[in-house]
Amino acid sequence: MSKTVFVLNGPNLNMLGKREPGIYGGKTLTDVENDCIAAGRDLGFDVDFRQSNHEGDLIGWIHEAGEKAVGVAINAGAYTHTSIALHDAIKAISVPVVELHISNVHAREEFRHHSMIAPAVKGVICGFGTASYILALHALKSITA
Ligand code: CA2
Repeated sequence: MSKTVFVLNGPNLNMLGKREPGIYGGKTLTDVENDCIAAGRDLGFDVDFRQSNHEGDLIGWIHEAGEKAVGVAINAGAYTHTSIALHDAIKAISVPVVELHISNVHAREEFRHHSMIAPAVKGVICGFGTASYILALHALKSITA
């Protein structure tokens, strides 16, 4: 039986590879999706990769992951720093969630230093460019049966 992991992306990540390559690199979100699918195949995961600019979509997908997936990797974008609702959604499911960021948020503006979701997740990966996604999948592999 295949194991599904959800890789969820929050606001503005659809712009990846189109703006700000100095911070976020040159890959598009489709490139990252393809990298995640390939890495997932090696790790024994079916990767369900999604992006939304709407907080409610992300909340619904977290609930859905709680029913269908063995784990979640999430780059919540700027909602990371603001969303109690995402924190509560993550707390409401029992599958492990890994928070990830492309950039090193701690080396950037003060308002990016605090994560609302960090207390609710299993662990956090940030600062490795888009390789953070692949590292998050490896983290999920190491903590799922
Ligand atoms: O480093 C990350 O992955 C972030 O989650 C990215 C968010 C930012 O608000 C977080 O503080 C850190 C922003 C995503 C916006 O992505 C863009 C990509 C290309 C061009 C413009 C925005």
